[in-house]
Amino acid sequence: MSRFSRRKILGAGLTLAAGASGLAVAGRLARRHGLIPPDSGGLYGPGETLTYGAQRLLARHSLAREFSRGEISEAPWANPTEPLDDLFKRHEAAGFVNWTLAVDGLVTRTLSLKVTELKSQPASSHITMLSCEEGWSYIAEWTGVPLKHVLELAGTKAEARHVVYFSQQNGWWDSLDMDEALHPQTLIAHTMNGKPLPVGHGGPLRMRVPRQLGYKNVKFITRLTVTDDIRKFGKGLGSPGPEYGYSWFAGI
Ligand SMILES: Nc1nc2c(c(=O)[nH]1)N[C@H]1C(S)=C(S)[C@@H](COP(=O)(O)O)O[C@H]1N2
Ligand SMILES: [Mo]
Repeated sequence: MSRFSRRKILGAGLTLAAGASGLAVAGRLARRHGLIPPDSGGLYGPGETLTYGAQRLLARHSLAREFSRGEISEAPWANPTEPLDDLFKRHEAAGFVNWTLAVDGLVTRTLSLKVTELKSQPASSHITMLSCEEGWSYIAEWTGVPLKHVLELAGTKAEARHVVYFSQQNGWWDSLDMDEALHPQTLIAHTMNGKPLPVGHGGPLRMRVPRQLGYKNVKFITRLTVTDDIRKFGKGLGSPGPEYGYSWFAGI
């Protein structure tokens, strides 16, 4: 049986199990296939496992919808952030020439890449929608280095399970599983609508992960770390979101 049809059957099994004999069965099936999200505990845990497990079994390689140039939003909404600190303002005043993205953890080579170095790497673009969990959205053209390419430069080790990314802004970090990290539309974005990514939208560098909600698209990123144990970060839930009732897996 092909890998794909096997997955389809597993995915259908997972969905059926949820309906027929309850979430516990689905949970066991997901666990057997390593599809337990970090926020699988607590009241909404079984639902999180079901959503994540079914998505990964049925739609692992799906693409976020892409739009035409004419559909780009004229006035994209830059969602205000908490005030940026003095260090950020010094970087901004200097045109971000010394802003770096560190790559470490389970890699063969740790990296420290300047924005200009990232801009000289092969770029990829897509016109996609950024959707906030609060209900608004906009369409823009995003250009950046595929996260997959950065991970290849660093050489991820076989045990890698998640990529954790941190903002210069205190408290903002998140993580992706390897499926999302290696997905062709997942970018370290440095350019928006053909111009350097504005600070309002997370410049000089933000994670652009168009298959997931806005909050996974962390602004002002300075570090990526590759890990085999996501529970070591923060409160062990994969990101701060689940502490406030938001899903770690925010698939659209
Ligand atoms: N560092 C940082 N990243 C962030 C946020 C933030 O406040 N700080 N807000 C998130 C949320 S909730 C959304 S919806 C998007 C908004 O992106 P935009 O400003 O380009 O619309 O950024 C996400 N990334
Ligand atoms: Mo958001």
